[in-house]
Amino acid sequence: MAFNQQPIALLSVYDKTGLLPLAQGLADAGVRLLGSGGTAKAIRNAGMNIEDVSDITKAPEMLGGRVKTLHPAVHGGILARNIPSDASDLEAQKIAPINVVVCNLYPFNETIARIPPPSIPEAVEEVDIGGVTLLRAAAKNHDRVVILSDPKDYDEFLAQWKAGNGQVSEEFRQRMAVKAFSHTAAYDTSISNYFRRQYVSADGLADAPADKKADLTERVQQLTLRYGANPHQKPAQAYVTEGKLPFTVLSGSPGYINLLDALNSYALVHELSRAFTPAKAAAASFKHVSPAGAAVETKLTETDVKVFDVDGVGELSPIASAYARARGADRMSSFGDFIALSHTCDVPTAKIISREVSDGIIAPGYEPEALDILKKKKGGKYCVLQMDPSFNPGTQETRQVYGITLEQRRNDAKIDAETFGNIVSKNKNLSPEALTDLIVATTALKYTQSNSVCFAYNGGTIGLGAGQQSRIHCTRLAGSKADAWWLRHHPRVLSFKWRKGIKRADRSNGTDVFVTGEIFDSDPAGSERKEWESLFEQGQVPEPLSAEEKKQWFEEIKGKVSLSSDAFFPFPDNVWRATRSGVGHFAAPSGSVMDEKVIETADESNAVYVFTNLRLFTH
Ligand code: 93A
Repeated sequence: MAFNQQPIALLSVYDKTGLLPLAQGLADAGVRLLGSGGTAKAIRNAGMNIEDVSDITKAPEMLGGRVKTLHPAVHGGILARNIPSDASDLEAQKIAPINVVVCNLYPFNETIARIPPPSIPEAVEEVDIGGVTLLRAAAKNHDRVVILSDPKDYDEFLAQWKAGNGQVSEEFRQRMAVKAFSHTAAYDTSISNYFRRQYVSADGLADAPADKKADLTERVQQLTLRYGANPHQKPAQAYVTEGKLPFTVLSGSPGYINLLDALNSYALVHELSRAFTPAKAAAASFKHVSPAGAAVETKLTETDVKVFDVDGVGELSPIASAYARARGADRMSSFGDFIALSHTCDVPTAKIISREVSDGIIAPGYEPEALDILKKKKGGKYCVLQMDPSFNPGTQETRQVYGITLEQRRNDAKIDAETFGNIVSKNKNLSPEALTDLIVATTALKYTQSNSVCFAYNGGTIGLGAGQQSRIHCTRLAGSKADAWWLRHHPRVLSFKWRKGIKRADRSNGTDVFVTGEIFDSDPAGSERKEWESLFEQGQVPEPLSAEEKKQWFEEIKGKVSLSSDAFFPFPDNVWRATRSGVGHFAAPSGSVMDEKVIETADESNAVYVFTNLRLFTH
């Protein structure tokens, strides 16, 4: 029987660390040694007996070493199972079964990291074929064959082999097979990564000849980024391994955080838009990978136009109204935002954007004139990305943290009207407007760093508390932002007499410190107060809003605001706080031991409370 012969080990290693003691140990245990050219030579030079692989293949190494071990005599010997049909196949071909394979690969990574970098032909020669085949074949047949791909395992192998009289444990074979499969997987990842950067990178687009540009655009899979989250985090890139990158850079050069914002915000508006039938235009304004604002199309009142600072733009299209509202949600946070639109960017939207400080935009398309306007921003450096709306991101997503790969199903939970069917409060009256606001708030939370709580009104978010470890802090933060948002609508604020030539951002800031009362806590004779006062015309510095003025103003919005929370409310304090900011509709998952008490608290103000059954943590 073929399988009762003297055991054979095939050795073919680039890294020859530990090779000689291993060969010696195998020889001492009566194992017949076979080696590829350099490996056999190294062992022979040390005075040991070893046959060349070519002795059994009866074929010399050829093509300058490109074909060394690729032969049925080798792979038949590795892949044969211990079953009669395989044994008779081996006997018919006079092939001896191989029991141990020792292999590690050409140093592809080290070669491409060389400075100066190798030419492509030099890199090509480092692509190991035969070694990968040895590893994969032996790992596939680990039921019978031991595959050693790491010199660190040689000692343990020899100890087991000797103790087991030519056998190692099943556990060891399995463990070594996993290692070999991982080794080839990592190797192939490096190779595809390298050639992706050489052949299908967006980096070459600028210099590509006109006739090749369109072709390359269709194939682009990779984009080199200047750096990662911070300038010292280099190198950095974005890529896909299948299909082409679903976005095209029309202007500027996106950075790592730009792309985090762009892809998350586009996902948000894409989903938000489709949560409605018919679809609504949706827009988001992102900063630091959380929305500063998100909204769907809603006609702007004259007051809205003033508060969102979009006067003089003319008739607003649905998508322009959505962006105006998203940007107006929290103008301070939106300073330097990344914008996402669910629909084609038209001229009114581009005009709004052209006046604001912003870093970039992603949209499924651009009207030519709108694109011209955007391309002029930031001295031509404004980042404009066009997204393929038919892109399907797949169900699983992975990332690495501190060297560990984490994998999860993408958060593809659907949020639409059905999400809010389980009303548990006494008041069951959820108006279509409030339902829209709950959809907006909840979809925004899905793309907000947790913990998060979001207030929404009139089709847009008006206050987001993001990234707080305590839920009540999220609610307070969202509530204070929503309060500031509403106070910005106060007639006294809208009639501020700004000094001529004051910048939009300074007006936002000046308004913010007024409505939050911050400025009145400052030293009346200090530079902070003086600078603020200088924003206004002579003698027109506004007096603070009195407690009574504020109280009256909040009466107007009482019960009209909607709130969503990315996880259950552990205590009724969140409801008390939100109610003070006008919340009359709550949506949160259930699951707290205090659920009953939380609902009772909502009932006190006759609010609508919905259990969503959908936790939406984002990290
Ligand atoms: O060029 S190869 O892909 N062709 C082969 O048939 C082959 N077989 C083994 N490279 C091949 N190898 C690799 O050669 C092994 O992965 C190992 O890294 C190296 C060992 O070569 P040598 O024994 O000549 O030093």
